[in-house]
Amino acid sequence: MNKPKILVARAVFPEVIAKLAQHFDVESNQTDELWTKAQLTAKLQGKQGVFTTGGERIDAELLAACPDLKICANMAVGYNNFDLDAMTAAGVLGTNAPDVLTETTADFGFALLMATARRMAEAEHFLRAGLWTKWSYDMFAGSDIHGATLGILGMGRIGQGIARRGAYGFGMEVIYHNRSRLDAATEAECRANYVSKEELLKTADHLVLVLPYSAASHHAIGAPELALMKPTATLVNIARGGIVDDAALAHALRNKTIAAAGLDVFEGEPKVHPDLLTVPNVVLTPHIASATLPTRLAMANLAADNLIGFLLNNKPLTPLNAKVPI
Ligand code: 8YV
Repeated sequence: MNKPKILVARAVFPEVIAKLAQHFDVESNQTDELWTKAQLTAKLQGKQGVFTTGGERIDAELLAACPDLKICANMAVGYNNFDLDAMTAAGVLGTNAPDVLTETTADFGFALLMATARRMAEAEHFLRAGLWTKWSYDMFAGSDIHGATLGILGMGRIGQGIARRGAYGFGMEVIYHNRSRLDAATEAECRANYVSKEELLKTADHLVLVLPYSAASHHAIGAPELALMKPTATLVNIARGGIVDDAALAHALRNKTIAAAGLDVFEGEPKVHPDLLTVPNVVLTPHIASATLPTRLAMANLAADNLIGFLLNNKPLTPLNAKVPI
């Protein structure tokens, strides 16, 4: 019997390609070219499955042009690159890669928070530039993490991981806002108190964004929200670009509306708003919150196992639109 045909849209671990090749006729992209939508559509002809990484947009136009496609397996927990309604309408399953990246991503969120509050990037640039000639009492004085109020917007698995780190590791008071309030047991386990978004903005010393991107969360943090925050506050975004209005944030950082920001994600990435590149009080990282090799391998394996599970046994592991038939 002919093996089903799949496309792996970006370079991934060779062992994952090898595993896929045991079950599928695989076209891979190990040179990691960035395909246009037209190129992706052309490559998908005759393919039943595609392994995506979060950067490939799967929408109604592409689906209409790829009638053989049955499953798109994302190597990412976020799936805003999928038009899930269009996929469901076209009978195409989407899967994501949750859980396996939760703790790694929470670690990074906390690291970025600490680097931001303690001005590590700014201080390192200063040192590398040869500007360190003497000690002074307020040189790169930042704000404390321990004992401060940690605000979390978006309290899913990663948000809860950050809450636990703050509460148990650093004695922080944790407040959160989410579309729906957590059950009492989870709140108690995270030592987190539910507040309104307005109270979160006004009260947090450090605010971490961990909510999914959608039309509803577009510019959830813009000029009006930044204006509500404390002038001493730090803001960390490890969720998605587009949740923060980057132009408004750069303006707020320059005017010290808030003290500092740490950003791992950007509107229109890998481009970064030019104003963010010139303000000193921001730590910028290139979307690496899940980037440890064991975690990236686990994410790739989960995407691969979704393709294998669905196309071979009609049993995807982490389906997003469960009612899609094979
Ligand atoms: C990915 C992410 O590295 O999982 C997510 O949603 O943002 C990152 O872990 C990125 O999306 C590329 O797959």
